[in-house]
Amino acid sequence: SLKALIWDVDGTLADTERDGHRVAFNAAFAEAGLDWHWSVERYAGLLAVTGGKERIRYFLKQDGPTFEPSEDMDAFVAGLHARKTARFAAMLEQGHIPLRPGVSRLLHEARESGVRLAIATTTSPANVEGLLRANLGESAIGWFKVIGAGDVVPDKKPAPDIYHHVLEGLDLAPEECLAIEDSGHGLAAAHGAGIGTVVTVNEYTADEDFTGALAVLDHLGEAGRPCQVLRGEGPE
Ligand code: XBP
Ligand code: MG
Repeated sequence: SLKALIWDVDGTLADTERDGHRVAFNAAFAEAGLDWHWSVERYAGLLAVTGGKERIRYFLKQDGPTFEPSEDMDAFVAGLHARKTARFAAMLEQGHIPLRPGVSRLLHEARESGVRLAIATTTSPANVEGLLRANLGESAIGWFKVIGAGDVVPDKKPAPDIYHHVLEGLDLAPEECLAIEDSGHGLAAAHGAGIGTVVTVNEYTADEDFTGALAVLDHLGEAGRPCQVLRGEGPE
């Protein structure tokens, strides 16, 4: 029977990308005196790479300006990303990033029925705590037995590493868990770890390949706002 729900963060707990992370990246670029600007459309392509530091490098390699930082590239990217994370934290604190429909409802139902909670995300740990604190209060961080986030594993999604890390922390088998994700990368990671996965989509991920998902929904639904099954593939 279901022992734990494992939650993705970006795009799943909240729509954090278009008006959150993307805006924070652009603010950090401007603050650093760089004339880089990631439009909503440009960012859609950059989401092909998970991890903010990896995404900056991908942008530079792809068609970014031929850029030779004064310091070594790792230090430059890490510094820029830290400034972006600080900007994103401020946006969270200001309450600009609400939870998606049905998330709070399902978290409370899981707690009431003794289903354990965990997080498996590519984003930085500080962002997870900030999002939970802003929307559910400080104590919500303690609802999650494991928060697997960011650089805690060598390979980010679509690699299954973060889900293996969380299963170890939960001391549960994949069959005892259910993952909730929003993207093809996230599904691949959870599926790769043998965990049944429900996908809820958003504007950036609606057209991605969700083969193997237990179901694809528009959101998790709440009173007065039923969810729609978009693609109901059965379990493989
Ligand atoms: C989504 C990501 C993250 C965020 C940005 O993570 O790939 O990199 O876009 O956050 P998930 P950082 O869907 O697995 O939650 O800049 O902190 O990486
Ligand atoms: Mg996601």
